[in-house]
Amino acid sequence: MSKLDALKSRARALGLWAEAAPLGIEEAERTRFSAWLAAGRHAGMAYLARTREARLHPERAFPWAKSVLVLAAPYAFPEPPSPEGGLRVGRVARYAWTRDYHRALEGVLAELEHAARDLGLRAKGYVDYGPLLEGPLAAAAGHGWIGKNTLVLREGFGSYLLLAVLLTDAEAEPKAPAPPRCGTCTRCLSACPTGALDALGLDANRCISYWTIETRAPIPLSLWEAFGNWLFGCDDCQIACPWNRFAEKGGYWRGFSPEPELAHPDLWDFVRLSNRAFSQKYGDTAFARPGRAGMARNAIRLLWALGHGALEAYLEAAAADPSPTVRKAAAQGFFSLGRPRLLDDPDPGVRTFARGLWG
Ligand code: B12
Ligand code: SF4
Ligand code: SF4
Repeated sequence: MSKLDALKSRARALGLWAEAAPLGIEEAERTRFSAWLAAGRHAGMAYLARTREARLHPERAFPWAKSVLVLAAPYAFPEPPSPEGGLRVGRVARYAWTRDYHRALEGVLAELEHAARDLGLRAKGYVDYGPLLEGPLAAAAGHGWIGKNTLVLREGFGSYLLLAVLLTDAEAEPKAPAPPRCGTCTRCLSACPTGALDALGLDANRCISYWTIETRAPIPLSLWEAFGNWLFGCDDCQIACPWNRFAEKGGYWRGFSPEPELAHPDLWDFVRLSNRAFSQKYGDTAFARPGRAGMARNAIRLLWALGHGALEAYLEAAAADPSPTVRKAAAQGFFSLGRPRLLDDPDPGVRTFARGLWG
């Protein structure tokens, strides 16, 4: 057994899918990524443009690395029941029903880095945050194909997979890529509530996942209605996919554990908890990315879209919030109810924003 095969077996013994390939990005993928950036589809994610060269040419950014072992962790959880009490409305993207996947997969990567060292190999693992195009690397390693929803789909399972990569200096055999199996289907494109998907891929400027997770900027009012009942992230382009119809039968990786409090959080937490208390409760969850303020902003838009009776009380709490992000969202909420508020906020940023809403 080769050293790379030994690492692969180790990862598989931990319950993950693991496939390896020589390190590199196909020419077609490079062209696609460059066109995507040039079209401004990365929205406010400037780090994607900053790390463009490394993403296009990982073999240059990591000259010591010859291969990549890509791990895929299934997360097709059944939905946990909603806990009693609190203000629990809206939907949370499935990947966030478990504690932060980065930490769980980083544990595996640390174990594999250690095992690689024992085998006399150099290895370095990344989950998500590395300057790497994980999707195209996973497809090249043979995990599956990239669907029109831009996600990696595995035949017989679907797209509810989280990826991690381990760069190594072991040689790997090139793989024949899995054939694309979308065919003439376009269900994900039609299912996207904001029209964020087309032939060039995804436009983050219109994507619910981008606005509710990746930025703390105010969500444009023009998108409020289309975001529907999503509180955090969005799975509409996965739920619509026929390959995901039986995903729950495929189960989920044993390193994950879905929790009712994450699938159905109490929205009051985001305006009532201090930042410290929020960190204690949600610090190791996906909600930590937008933070308490980003989650309160998301909750205001959601309550507005649902026409929920708690909106007024929530807006009053938000208007008194120490965070300018939350007060800006409150100003938008009051504006959408036709009520000028926060026009004299002590923070000039909030004041200017609130006045700008009224022209
Ligand atoms: C930035 C980012 C986002 C952005 C932009 C997403 C995007 N599609 O570009 C936002 C915030 C919107 C986002 C959302 C989500 N994300 Co995200 N995201 C990333 C991140 C950090 C970088 C992706 C990137 O470079 N995007 C730029 C585009 C151009 O690159 P790309 O998608 O890799 O695109 C290539 C392919 O699409 C390819 N391509 C090849 N063949 C084909 C064929 C067709 C038809 C098309 C359209 C494209 C295509 O060409 C492109 C250039 O190489 C990766 C982690 C990583 N380091 O790779 C996770 C990652 C892609 N995200 C992930 C997840 C789970 C999500 C969400 C499902 C979370 C949620 N529920 O809200 C959504 C899904 C939205 C969607 N449909 O993509 C997983 C995907 C796992 C999988 N099965 O593929 C990743 C790999 C994280 C991880 N470690 O597991 N994400
Ligand atoms: S995550 Fe939601 S908003 Fe983003 S592309 Fe998919 S369906 Fe559209
Ligand atoms: S919904 Fe259809 S087009 Fe979209 S990823 Fe799934 S199979 Fe492909």
